[in-house]
Amino acid sequence: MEKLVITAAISGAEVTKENNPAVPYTIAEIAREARLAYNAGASIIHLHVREDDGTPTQSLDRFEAAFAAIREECPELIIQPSTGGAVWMSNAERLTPVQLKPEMATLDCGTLNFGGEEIFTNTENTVIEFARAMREMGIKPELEVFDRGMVQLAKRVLEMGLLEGNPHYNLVLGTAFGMPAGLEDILYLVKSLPAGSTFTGTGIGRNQFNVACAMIMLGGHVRVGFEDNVYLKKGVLAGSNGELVDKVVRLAQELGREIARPDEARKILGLKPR
Ligand code: KMH
Ligand code: ZN
Repeated sequence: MEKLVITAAISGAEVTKENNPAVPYTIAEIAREARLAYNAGASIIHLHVREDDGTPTQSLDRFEAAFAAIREECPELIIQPSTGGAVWMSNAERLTPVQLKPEMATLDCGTLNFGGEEIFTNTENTVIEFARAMREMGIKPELEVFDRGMVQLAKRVLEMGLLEGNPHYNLVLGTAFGMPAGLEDILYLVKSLPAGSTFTGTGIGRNQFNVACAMIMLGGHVRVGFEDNVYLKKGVLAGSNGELVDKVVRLAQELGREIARPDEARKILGLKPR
């Protein structure tokens, strides 16, 4: 099996310091969380940025500052900015970080109910527009799939020739109204991916480490971090993103899977180094 690529989703847009005081808002806090995740074994930082008061933003200046601070701490890390942003943002705002030409960025492949009145909107046209923008910039999209139908929309983008190389998916499991995180759900979703794809699994909330174990065993990769879960185990808040990554490393060691470092992750995912 390939070595395990660990992504740390350190900041998110919805999680707050009320959920866990270690959630990073400032640039210094973001750089600290990236370093702790990297030291523990993460190769990729999935990045959202905030104003200092915690308000989510897609401001180019803020992304630029966060990229610079993370690179100063850990030059080797792969930085994967979000083009999902937060639910109220326009497409233009969401696409801002692609101007920094990162090696990777997320490409959300469908619309999802977030609960109450909140809808995370990604129409077919939006997905195609974002895929086109990333292709023009030479950015590898991570195809975010929250439900089975989103694999179909990703397939459409693939068939249009808008994705270079093998597609890479992030299977997000256990959101309130998306794909559940049972083993049968995971297998069904993994089996629906085109042959030769690479995939990461993200378990939301209490599903985080069950999904990590399934990914370790299936030859997938793992995403953890405060964006998706703030607990190390039931009732115990994680002190940092590094603690969440460290738990995945321990699980992988127990199950006999080696951990990739960033340059190995670049090869596994077919990234073009910048
Ligand atoms: N915050 C969500 C609205 C992504 O980063 O691409 C979208 C999200 C997905 O987190
Ligand atoms: Zn995100």
